[in-house]
Amino acid sequence: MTVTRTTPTTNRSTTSTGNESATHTVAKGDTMSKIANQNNVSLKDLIESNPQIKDPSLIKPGQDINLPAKTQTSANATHASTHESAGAASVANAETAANALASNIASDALRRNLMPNYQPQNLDEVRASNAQLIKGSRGPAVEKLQTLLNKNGANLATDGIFGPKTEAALMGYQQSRGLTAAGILDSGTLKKLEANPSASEENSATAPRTTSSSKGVLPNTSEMTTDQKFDYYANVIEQNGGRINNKPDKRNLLALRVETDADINGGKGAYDDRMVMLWQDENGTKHVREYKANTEPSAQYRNRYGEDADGDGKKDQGRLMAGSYEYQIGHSSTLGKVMRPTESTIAERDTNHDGLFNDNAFASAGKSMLIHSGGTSNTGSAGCQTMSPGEYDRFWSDLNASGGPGKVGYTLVNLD
Ligand SMILES: [Ca+2]
Ligand SMILES: [Ca+2]
Repeated sequence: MTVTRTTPTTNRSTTSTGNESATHTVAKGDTMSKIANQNNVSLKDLIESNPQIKDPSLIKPGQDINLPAKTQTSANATHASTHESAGAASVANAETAANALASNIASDALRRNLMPNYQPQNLDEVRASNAQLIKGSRGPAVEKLQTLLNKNGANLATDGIFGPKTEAALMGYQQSRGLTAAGILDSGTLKKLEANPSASEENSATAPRTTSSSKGVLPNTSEMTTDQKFDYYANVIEQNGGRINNKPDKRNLLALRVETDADINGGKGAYDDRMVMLWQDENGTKHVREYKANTEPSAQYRNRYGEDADGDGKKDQGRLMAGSYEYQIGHSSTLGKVMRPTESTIAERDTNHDGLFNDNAFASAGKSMLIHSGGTSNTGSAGCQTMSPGEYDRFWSDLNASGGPGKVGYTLVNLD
């Protein structure tokens, strides 16, 4: 495989190649978590790189935020070292990088880390299998992709920016055509997209809802094989800063969050999110389980639990912010079987108490954001991730089916 680069990386300590500096100017609506997500760094690293910011919940438009180097995870020592040496190699030459790519080790994540700003400028490179378009890509090639997707039933702005909507449309297209729904434009998908776009427009009505409306809609995986589902979810995890643990029987958790008003259902919450468990067994067979879940607090606990994030003397309800975490099993005297984060987490806070978490306010939740059983028609969550008793029994049984799960990566994604 030949890999071309548009800009050589000269300094590994910066997050960008080319002319961009390693800072981010805050725009309206930005939050530290959003900036961390967009730049593929952990929130913790981002906060630590900005000691001048006394309160991460108070950032102002126009303010410059220092971006740390890309997050290196230690979830898998082999991956981490390969990743690191490959990263260093990329500084020197692209050929080594290409070899690293070909070695198929976490290839997508690796590719992004090796070439954070790699941008194929036209689809010929994709057609020739020399490059792929992934989320974060920009430019005319992306614009062409968006046009092709629109001809196949999507309704995207052709802005040349490969963001979540383009990714969702691409995944929906791939899913509807029986391709691996990885959300990455490779030569196989491109060939299909270009084959007969107008003839396939009639299929758009039956395409998954993710195709044209990605906002807050859980992906329909009912037509996927287990392998397709695994690859799809594994990709979502990696695209959102997590890392798949592929060691035999090691569980991986993912939650897809649909935004929910805390006042829904008379303040008792709704199981409208999805928890997913993925693992490969010792034979390499892939396993996927999906559970109806909840990832947000319900208003019944308003003013009773929470931290006062804005200092007005009232407790603010919190929900775990989107990101990657590590959990392990434990026991609670009141809740029974639970999973707890291994480190303190930060929660998004509802400081104006309207049931929505768009206040751009944060406060630590310590290790209180558990995974536990809720009730049948009451999610019983003051911020925890909960499932109905039946779903939770299934979850717990799957979690422990191969012995103690140990430390488990948990990636939470907002579907918006
Ligand atoms: Ca929800
Ligand atoms: Ca609010």
